[in-house]
Amino acid sequence: MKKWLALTDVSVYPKLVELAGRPFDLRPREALNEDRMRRYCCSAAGIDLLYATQRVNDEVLACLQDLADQGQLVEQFRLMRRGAIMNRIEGFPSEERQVLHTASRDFFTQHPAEPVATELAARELAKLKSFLEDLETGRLTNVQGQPFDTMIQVGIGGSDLGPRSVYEALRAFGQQGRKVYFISNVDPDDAAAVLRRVNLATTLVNVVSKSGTTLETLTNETLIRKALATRGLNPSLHCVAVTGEGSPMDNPERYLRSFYMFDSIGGRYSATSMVGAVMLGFALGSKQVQEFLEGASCMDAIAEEDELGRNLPLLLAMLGVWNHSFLGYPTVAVLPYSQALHRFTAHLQQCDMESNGKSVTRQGEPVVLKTGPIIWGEPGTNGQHAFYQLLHQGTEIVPVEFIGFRYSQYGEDLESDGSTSQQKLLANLLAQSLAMAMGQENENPNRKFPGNRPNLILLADRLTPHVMGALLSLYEAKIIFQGFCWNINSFDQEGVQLGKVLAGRILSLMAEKQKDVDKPFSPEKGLLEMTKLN
Ligand code: G6Q
Repeated sequence: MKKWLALTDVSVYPKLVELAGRPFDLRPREALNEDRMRRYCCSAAGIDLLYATQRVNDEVLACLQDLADQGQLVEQFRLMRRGAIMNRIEGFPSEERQVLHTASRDFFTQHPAEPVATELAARELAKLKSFLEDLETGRLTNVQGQPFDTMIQVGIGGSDLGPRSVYEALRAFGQQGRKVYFISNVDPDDAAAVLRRVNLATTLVNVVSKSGTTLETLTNETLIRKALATRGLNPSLHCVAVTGEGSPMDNPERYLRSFYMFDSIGGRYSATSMVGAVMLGFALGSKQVQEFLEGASCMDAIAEEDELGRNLPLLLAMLGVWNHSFLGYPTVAVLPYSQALHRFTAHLQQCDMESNGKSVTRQGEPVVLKTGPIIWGEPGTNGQHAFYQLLHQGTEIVPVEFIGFRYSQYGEDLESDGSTSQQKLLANLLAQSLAMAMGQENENPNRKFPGNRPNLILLADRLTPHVMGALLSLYEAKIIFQGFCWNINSFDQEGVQLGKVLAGRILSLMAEKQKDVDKPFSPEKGLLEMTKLN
């Protein structure tokens, strides 16, 4: 494959370094004028990005456009969507895979970008629709003929965070009487707490593992199967599987229904595949899942636009690169002013940090610049009463990405003191954005707000399935564009392997010691023994 240019190799790089020495000053009253507010706004798929409060001007934006062009970031995205092997490190053993999560929602045009993968995804979606219909019409019930009203999703990492955050985001659109729970941690208390709350007789257990080998998921599956059997229920009539073809879990006899996910879809990019869709379909119904996928697909198409001003994910990515690689800010806070998005930052944390927390290039050489930032955050306004002190007056400058909505999901809102709760929520978001950007002088140094703290606002009317799909795809593409820009492979996760291997060895050591009553396993001695083994 062609060697793509990294950030430092493009000719506009030194110019951007120079501009970063004198970034736009957000503090003067006239800085955030009407013209800037109007022009520094980009809209796509129902989402507006307001970025007047970033430390950029027209010159910086033009250079960021050059950076994207010279690095051929959009070209790489197009190739990715069309099935190029983007998950690889040249000259070294690596996953050597296509990256086709976008195919899992490319059903809305006559000409999908990669027809073969889309066809496979469509086949799974058709299986899901028939499963949901069987549940709906009563063709599929428990042995007593009762409808299934509960689903427990068992999975971890990408098989948990994305799906769970989307479920939480869209609970308002849930079907009456359907409940969903999640078990991810191998901590037995995670499973025990859920098992106490459900009636297993009317529960479906959706076991999700692409590899079919993940310790936490298999342990929890075994535990739940035992709980089902203890209650006289046949586990195979209650368990559903989502797994890779040919994985150890690919055994239809053990499951009521089985769905596939594909090698070309990384766990953290899999929320729109069956990894998320089976549970979302159960909770929300086929129509809402369709809208969610359509929103994601809509944003995928936008990510192929060449111009920053039309390509929302690219613009979000380039503003992030400006803050991280040029202004040198090490973290990004994603602060949704929406309780429904309370797990979304956790999903982005995985998607971004597992994708771009890399130290070698796609050619296996050490990177020259820092790669992915640390992603963190909590919903506002709760965060305001917690860590915003540091955001306003701390010595570490944290670029913020606010997410807000003009209207609430439920539409149940009462007025008090002259405003509704939704208005109070939005007013707080806008106030924080301005306070961070403009700051405030004060004779008392302890009450001074330094300002010039870059932030942006992603604003939509209402958090619907369509908007959620678009938001998910927006961030996926942002992360991918940044990975291209830093010339790293955003699609593997070698960094999680070592800990898994060592945990396996410690478990063997524990098992060995368990046989020896005189010398039981002690964590301290275990650590010491492990250092000798390693
Ligand atoms: C995501 C990672 C990782 C993965 C989990 C679960 O991109 O690959 O978080 O999703 O380790 O893996 P399984 O789905 O194979 O159980």
